[in-house]
Amino acid sequence: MEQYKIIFAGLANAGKTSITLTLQRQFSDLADITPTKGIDRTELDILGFRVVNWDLGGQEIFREEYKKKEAVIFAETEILFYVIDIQDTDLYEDALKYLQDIVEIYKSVDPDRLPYTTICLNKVDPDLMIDFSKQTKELSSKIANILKGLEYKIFQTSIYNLPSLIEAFSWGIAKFLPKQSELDLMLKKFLAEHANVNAVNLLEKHSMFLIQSYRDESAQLFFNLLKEGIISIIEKLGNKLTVLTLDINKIFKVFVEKMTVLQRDYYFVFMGQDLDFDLIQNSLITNYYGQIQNIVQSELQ
Ligand SMILES: Nc1nc2c(ncn2[C@@H]2O[C@H](COP(=O)(O)OP(=O)(O)OP(=O)(O)O)[C@@H](O)[C@H]2O)c(=O)[nH]1
Ligand SMILES: [Mg+2]
Repeated sequence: MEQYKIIFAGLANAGKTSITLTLQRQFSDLADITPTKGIDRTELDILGFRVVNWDLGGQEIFREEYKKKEAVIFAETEILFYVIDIQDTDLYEDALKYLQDIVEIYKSVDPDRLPYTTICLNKVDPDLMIDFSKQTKELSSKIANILKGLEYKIFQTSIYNLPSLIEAFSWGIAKFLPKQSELDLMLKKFLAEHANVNAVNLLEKHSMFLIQSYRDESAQLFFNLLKEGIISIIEKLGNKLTVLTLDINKIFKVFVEKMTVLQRDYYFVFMGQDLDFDLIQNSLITNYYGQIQNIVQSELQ
């Protein structure tokens, strides 16, 4: 079985361990979280892939240690998640410097195989009435300089906004799912064929991974408001859920349908105006189900 390595790095207290616990829904462990001493490795199963998550404790004494073993620690990284505490403005320079150090390491270890990099500007909490756009802009331009030549994307995240973490994580891991773009295209085709559908998402069980497509920006904004609730309903209902229909208001509706491939559960989530559930279900069965099963299945072989 193929194995992929993900590195979570960033200064101490940025939120790396909290993010990995939240992504794995280990909410109860969040309460007594302590600074990570050295490296904490966990194995995840994502779409049948074995992913090894390396959570690099960010205290300075450990960062010095990593430099001594940099070839072992950083070699063959598929994805780098670099976490920055956006609330801690005093530490921006240090955070950027550490990112720069890590990029240098990657360039010296294996310049032909630089990792995909997901930057999490973390602690953008939904209940904070602070607008972080100025800080995001400032950090983004500095990060762009540091990450020249690497493929990367910057996300605003918070452990109190699960969809924000799922989105950042999905972007990263999509890079080692070769068929992801085929699924992406398929969802776009679905939108093109169904004028009253405004948003379609494909979620993996535990929602570690999702593919998403939206008709326009307003559909995406509106859907994002609902996403947390929808994910939580899907997870709470678990195996009992096969089909779910929700009326958000008189106009918008949400439709969830479960699909099982190789004993794994996936959920389609549709949002739109005056959705015709039967029509969507028929269209899925006749035109999409088989194709998507083939794609997901071949991904695992
Ligand atoms: N407000 C807020 N606090 C967060 C968030 N993420 C993490 N924290 C808090 O930040 C503190 C540090 O979190 P950790 O996950 O231990 O940080 P870390 O990056 O793993 O730190 P080291 O292990 O020392 O490198 C904890 O008190 C968390 O509760 C977030 O999104 N918002
Ligand atoms: Mg930690």
